[in-house]
Amino acid sequence: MNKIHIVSNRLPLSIAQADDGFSFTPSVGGLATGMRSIYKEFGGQWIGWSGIPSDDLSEDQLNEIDERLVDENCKAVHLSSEEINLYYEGFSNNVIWPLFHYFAQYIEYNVDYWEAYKKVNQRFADQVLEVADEGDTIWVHDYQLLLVPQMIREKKPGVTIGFFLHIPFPSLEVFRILPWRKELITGMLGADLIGFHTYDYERHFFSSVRRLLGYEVSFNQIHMEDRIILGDAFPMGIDYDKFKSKAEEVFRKSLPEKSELHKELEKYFLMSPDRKLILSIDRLDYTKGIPNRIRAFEYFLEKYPEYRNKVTLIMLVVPSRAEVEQYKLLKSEIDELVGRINGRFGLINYTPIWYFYRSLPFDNLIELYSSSDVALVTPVRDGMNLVAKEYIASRVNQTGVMVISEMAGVAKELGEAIIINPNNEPEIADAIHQALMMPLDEQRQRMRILQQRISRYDVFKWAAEFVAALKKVQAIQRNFLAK
Ligand code: GDG
Repeated sequence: MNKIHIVSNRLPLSIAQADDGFSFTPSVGGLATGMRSIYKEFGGQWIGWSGIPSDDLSEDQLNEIDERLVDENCKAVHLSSEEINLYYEGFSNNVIWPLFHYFAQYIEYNVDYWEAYKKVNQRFADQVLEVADEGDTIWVHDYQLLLVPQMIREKKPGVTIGFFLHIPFPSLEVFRILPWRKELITGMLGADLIGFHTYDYERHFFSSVRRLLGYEVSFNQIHMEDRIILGDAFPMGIDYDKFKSKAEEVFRKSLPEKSELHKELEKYFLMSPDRKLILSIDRLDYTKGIPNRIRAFEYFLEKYPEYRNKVTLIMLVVPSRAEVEQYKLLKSEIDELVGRINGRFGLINYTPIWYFYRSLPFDNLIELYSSSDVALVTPVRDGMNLVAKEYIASRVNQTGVMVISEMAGVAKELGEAIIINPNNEPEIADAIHQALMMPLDEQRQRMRILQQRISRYDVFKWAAEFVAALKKVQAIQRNFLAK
């Protein structure tokens, strides 16, 4: 049977150095879960970076990792600190990430980043070429590896290649800013199937292909001299049942069984039924619209003073890319805004914003989802946003209101949510008000539809549909070559 191999920047496990060797912990993120179902079924390998700089390890330790990974069906690409710095922090996170999220002013145009990106992408492609046989299928993930599809195709034209982009693809006028724009899309065009979260990203990609490379695009097919490439939208889902069943478990627990966090939440909000909780969860990132969310909350407390002392915004911000200057500045801005609002509206027994700068265990995450009356998700750009889907899956009693930015890919699937423009702070303030005023019947009516939709297209369905589309593209390719 032909195999399916997965390629992503990181392997689906975290490797930690302990006194007696290495410990391997499987990742629990959405991508790892969805892909595990695929590559286990089709007997392939997962190729990715181990997460530890290779210059921190001896030759023996590198070998030990490689040997242990064999049992996990994984193959590591070992990267030095310098490579991580230039390829990952540099080109991936300081060039492609800002560009694709419309933050062109943050791009660092650095030729060394670009050279390292090409070199490291080639290292990934070389590892794939070692494990893949002609006839196999390879599914490459995300913006760190845009050149890999073409690098594989050059050496092994008989494999089928899928590529999925987890972040937005920007409009042509933004994408063309980049000196290496043609090289990047040429790299992606090595794939047979290119997937995006939304139809809009797909359309932007097609415009770039047509205008920058001159290829003909009809419907969702790109016609090259010797091949046809398919583009399509596959909105990524979550492991819905995992969130739902954990939320049910949390819901059923008696008071003594609950975690400290959950007890505190219940105590505070049950003591006074008109107290309400608004939740936001994101990685620290300038794309997530955290400062505008805080300012909108301040405006809400100004405009609707009857909610002061009653409504709390609980904000979980997960540390991310902490060494990058832009992220440090963002962190200071958030700290200052939170301090200002808590100073302005806080009382002895009322803190308007509960701010956690850390990551929490999965159980606590679910407790937050299930205890919050409103989820406030306001990114200025976001490929999809899984937090919104996770909140919906965790609402056991079907109450709760979702306020979502129209700039998140997920908004396309959430017609029953309150949709806002993240740059319109008065509109967000009014949306918070509308959410808090919404009758329970209406909340349930909207939530039921959202739950049906999000549960149907979960991460397993998403992965299976992508693989089915890859099979379809193989047939299209065969027909094309037979003509
Ligand atoms: C990229 C794209 C796209 C967060 N805090 C904690 C925690 N999380 C988990 C959430 C969620 C995930 O992290 C965040 O996913 P998002 O989709 O919101 O955002 P990105 O990390 O930016 O992901 C995005 C995604 O790729 C998939 O294609 O949707 O647009 O930017 O799953 O639950 N998990 C735990 N503790 C935390 O404190 N355990």
